[in-house]
Order: sequence, then structure tokens, then C-alpha cells
Amino acid sequence: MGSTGAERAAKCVFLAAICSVCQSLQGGMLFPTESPSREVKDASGLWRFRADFSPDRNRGFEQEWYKSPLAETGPVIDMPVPSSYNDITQDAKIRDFIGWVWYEKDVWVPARWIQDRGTRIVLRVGSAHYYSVLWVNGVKVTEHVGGHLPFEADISGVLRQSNANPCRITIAVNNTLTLETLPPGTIQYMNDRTRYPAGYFVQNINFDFFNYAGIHRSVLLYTTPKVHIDDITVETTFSDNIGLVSYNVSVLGSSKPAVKVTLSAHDGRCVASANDTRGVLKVTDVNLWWPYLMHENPAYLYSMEVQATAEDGQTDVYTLPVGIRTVKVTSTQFLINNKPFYFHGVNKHEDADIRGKGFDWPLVVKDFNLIKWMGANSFRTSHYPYAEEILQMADRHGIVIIDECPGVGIKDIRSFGNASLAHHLTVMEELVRRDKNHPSVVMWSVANEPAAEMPPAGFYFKELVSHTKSLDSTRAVTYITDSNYARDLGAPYVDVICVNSYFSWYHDPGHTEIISIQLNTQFDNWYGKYKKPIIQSEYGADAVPGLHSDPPMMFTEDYQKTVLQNYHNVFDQKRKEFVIGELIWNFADFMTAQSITRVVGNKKGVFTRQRQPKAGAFLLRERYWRIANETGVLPTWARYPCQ
Ligand code: BDP
Repeated sequence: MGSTGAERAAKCVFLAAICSVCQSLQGGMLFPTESPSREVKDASGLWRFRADFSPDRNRGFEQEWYKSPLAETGPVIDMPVPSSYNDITQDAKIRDFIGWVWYEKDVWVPARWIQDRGTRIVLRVGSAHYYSVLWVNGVKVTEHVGGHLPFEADISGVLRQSNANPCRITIAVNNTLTLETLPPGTIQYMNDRTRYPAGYFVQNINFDFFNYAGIHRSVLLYTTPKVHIDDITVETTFSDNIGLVSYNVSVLGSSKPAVKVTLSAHDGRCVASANDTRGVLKVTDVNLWWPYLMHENPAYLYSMEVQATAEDGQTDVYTLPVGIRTVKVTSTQFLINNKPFYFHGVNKHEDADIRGKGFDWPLVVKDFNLIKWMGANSFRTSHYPYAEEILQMADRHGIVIIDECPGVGIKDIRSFGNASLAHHLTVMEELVRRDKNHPSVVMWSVANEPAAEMPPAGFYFKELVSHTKSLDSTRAVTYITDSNYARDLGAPYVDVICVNSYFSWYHDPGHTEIISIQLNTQFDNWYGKYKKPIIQSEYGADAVPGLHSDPPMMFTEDYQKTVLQNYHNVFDQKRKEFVIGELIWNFADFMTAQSITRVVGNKKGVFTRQRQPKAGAFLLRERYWRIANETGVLPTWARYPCQ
């Protein structure tokens, strides 16, 4: 099968882009916040939009659509940002589009930002899926490979030079996945002219969620002074009642900045301070950061204010919430602040009607309310990094996070090559750089269900896990396996074994009576071989809401409940030994590609996609509260439903 122009173009574009990010990352990626020295302007809202339907999807670049207003080169439609574009229109061709789409918006930049040459103006995209190129007033300012993670560019120079206000921001986004992207995918051309029209191609993927695309998180303009705090890293520990916060501040734009760091308690009282770019703050009578349902006063956050002042007196101020806590793993336990922590939680997706993977505050707050209603204390960001605002919520509510990178569906041996590994390492660097200061994040997951029994996986995971540990030695590292037989070549390198299994669903469908024996065997295989604690990182069954049968049959709410109960019986035995957690697949129903095994998406949610509980949600609620009552120290208000 010869490669067409479009394939060649896609390959060139991706290879060039991936190579440009192979080196170690430079600089920080602090979440943009306002402060006395910083302003933020949100460019979310309605953007102009066009999908490039040309046969090789390359017309936008050939005709330089970024050079003039998009409406001058063809028709445009309204497109909300943030949102996936797929479900916004009535057009299946846009829902299923593969290739470049173009977004454009005019944004007024406050005149004082431009006039004051001591102000840096930064354009930041929270995430866009998958490959993005950005122009401001027709000048390219940056490009980025990968969805789910932020990228930014200093656009002060471009704005001052072009003198055009409002400024025109153009973003081209391509959702094509290749063997070297994360997640990987392949483009397949259907060349049999008796069955497909000329130029027909499809995107093949090995993961079970809809490949939503577009600008998924906010587009922001923000300022800093020329002297600016580029990055902050904190690591925390404690001894008796003394908390220790090691910090490291990197300042750019001044050769000898004076740095002042102040740590304050909830009531605003300063509890420690220092005058250096790095050091250790000592906090007496420390309030530790505890998970929800593990302590009477969970999720305690201090506030760390960093001030950097240049020789000319210009000052930048940035405030970071800091939770003081430790994470340790033994052969049978996961310890938070030296106390055993049992993960009773959920796997999620960023997914909802209409907006797809677009960030949406009502959805985020509703989901946290449901998580707390269930008595869940944790979730895994299956299968990619979630919005920073979600991690901030987790910090504030004490919900523990397993933070996963988009390494999902690595099934083809060609995706274990050097280019894939280099990109995977870079993505882990981007993820750790973004999320390293969140106390809620206790473990990094570098992949989901890779073909880890294939020979290259040993080297691949050794590199990936050890690189992640070199970036952050304060958290655990894992990847998620789907082997019941402990055959993975990557397992020797991880701290915790996370295993997914679907007994009585994908294997022995309809036979819930085999769950107990098969699950026991799975646990004993893994523990026997590696002597590492185990999390059941996925288990579950599809349930179409409203379907019932007794005795239970597959796809009914009753069957989902029976599967869960059978798993729980085994968990209750094994959690006395080495099982340290259980995460249901899935929190809510979510959209997938169309296939004969999916009924308008995956129905393994214990909530519907609209967040209404199925029978399984009530079952989990009883269970999670019971476990919390056994293991945690609950405040009186939280004793429901088991007094
Ligand atoms: C697991 C995958 C998850 C799927 C789930 C399922 O990790 O992404 O959605 O199976 O099939 O193996 O429901």
C-alpha cells in the first residue's frame, strides 16, 4: 500500500514536531493566577472555526489562512472554546473529522500591557488535541505536540511589533494520531475502489474513548513583569509536629533577584519565611494535608507567597497552595503521612454531552459532589492528564489522585521504538512539571494496558519509570496492566502493581460465579511474583440504565451490581493482606468510537453520562462509607450512612 500525499504530509509534520520537543524541557509551567504583579485575561468564548476538508487537509497551510482573517479565505462557523468541536454541529463530517481545523479570535489587549515595556505578555493554551500551531497577527509564535497538557508563548515582541489591536489569534489543531503519538493510532487508506471512494481513509485507535478534538481548555493571555517567577518546586515531609517544606524558585529576567518566601496558615498568620531562591521552611505544630475521610480536618493547605525583586525594584508575586504530606510504599501498604491509605475510588474521563472533553465548571463541581456523596476518597485520571482546575479541586477537597499520562493503547510493537520513547519521556516531563506541586497527586501512572509482554517493553518501562522517578522522588510510579498472569516485562520497575480485569464480562461472559476464583488467582499470581502492593485499578460491567433482570443478565443494572458484589467479597479478604485499593470502571458512562460492542458509548458507569446514579452507585456508596468508617477518622457530619 503506497503512501499518499496526505500520509506523507502528516508524517513530515509530526516527525518535525516531535523531534523539536525531544530535548529536556526548558522553563516552568505555573498555573496562571492573578497577583499584584500579574493580570489574566480569558480569551474563552466564541471563536471562528473551519475544518480543512481538502483531500490532503493541507489547504490552510498552502493558502496561509493564518495571514488574514479566516472569514476572508472561506466560510467560518461559531465554535465555543473550551469545547471539543465534534458534537457541536449537526454535521457527522465534523463529528468524525480527521485532520487540521482552524480556530480564530480577535482579542483586545489592554494598551498599558503593550506600552509598558517592563511587562511580559504570555499566550497560554490549557490544552488542545492533538497537535497545535499558534499565530498572533499572522506571526507563528509556537507549536505543541500532544493533548491534555498546557503550552504557552511569550508574545510581547509580536504584539509590540505589529501594533495591531485587537490582536488576531489563530490556532490550527490536528487530531491525527500516528504510531509515535500518545495515544498512538494509525491512518489507514482504503484503496479498494470497488468498496471505498477515492482518498478514503480512517483513523484506527486502540483505546476505548472517543478521540474528541479541539481546544479543550481555556486560552488565556496573562502578564508578568520582566523579572518573573518562572517555576516553583516544593517537596514536603515532617517529623513529629514539625513540617518541612523544601522549595526551589527559578526566576528569569534578572541576574540577581532578591527572593522572599512566606508561608501562611489559613488565618493568614505567617508560619515560616526565608530570603533565598531555595531552602527549607520549618513549620511548627504543622497541620498535615490529609485525604478526605481519613482525618477530621482534611485537605489543609498553606499558602506560599513568593516575591522576586530585580535590581531596578520591579517585583513579581506568585502564590502557591502547599499541602504538607508524605507518601511511602511498603510491600503490603500505601502510606500517606505514615498511615495506611486504602484507595476506595473511581476511574473517570473528561467527558460529557455536547462539550465532549471541553472544560466545564458545572460538570467539575457536580462530579466532586458525587465523589464525596459516594464516600470515594480517590480517582485515577484515566487515560490522560485532567485539567489543572480539577487537581486544584482535589487538593482542596482531599481527594487523592493517580495522575496518568496519555500512554493508552500502546499495543503495536512499532510504538515501542526510540521516537515513541523520546516523546513519552517528554510527556512525562510536561506532566510532572505541571502537577508536581499538588498534594493530592500521590502516584504517576505512565501508561494504561500497554502490550507489556512484548520484548521491547522491558527496556521501555525501565527507562520510563526511572526517568519519572528522577523527575520526582517523592511519589510512587506505576503503569496499569491487564495481565492476570503476571507476565509483564515492565512490572519489576513499578512501586505498585495496578491491574485491570473484567472477569465475567470479556472473559466468561455471563458467569459471575467464576469471579471469586479468577480474581483470587490474579492477586496471588502478582503478589507471589513481585511482593508489591496491588490496586484493582479497573473492574466493572456495562449497564444500560433502566434495564433489569432477575436472575441478572449482562447489560442490566442488576448484573453490574452482581459483578461488583463478587469482586468486593474478594477485595474484603485481600485488603487484609496486600490489596491497597479498588477503583471502579467507570464513574460515569462515556462516549467511544462506534462499534458493535458499544451502545452509544461505554455503559460501565455507575452514573449515567448525565450523572444520574444506577443501582451500582448506591451499592458503592454503602461500601465506601463502610470502609471509611472502619479505616478513617470521620468528623461527625461525615458518618452517613453507617452510624
Ligand atoms: C479497559 C480499558 C478502558 C476501557 C475498559 C472497557 O482500560 O479504557 O474502557 O477496558 O472495555 O481495559 O470498558
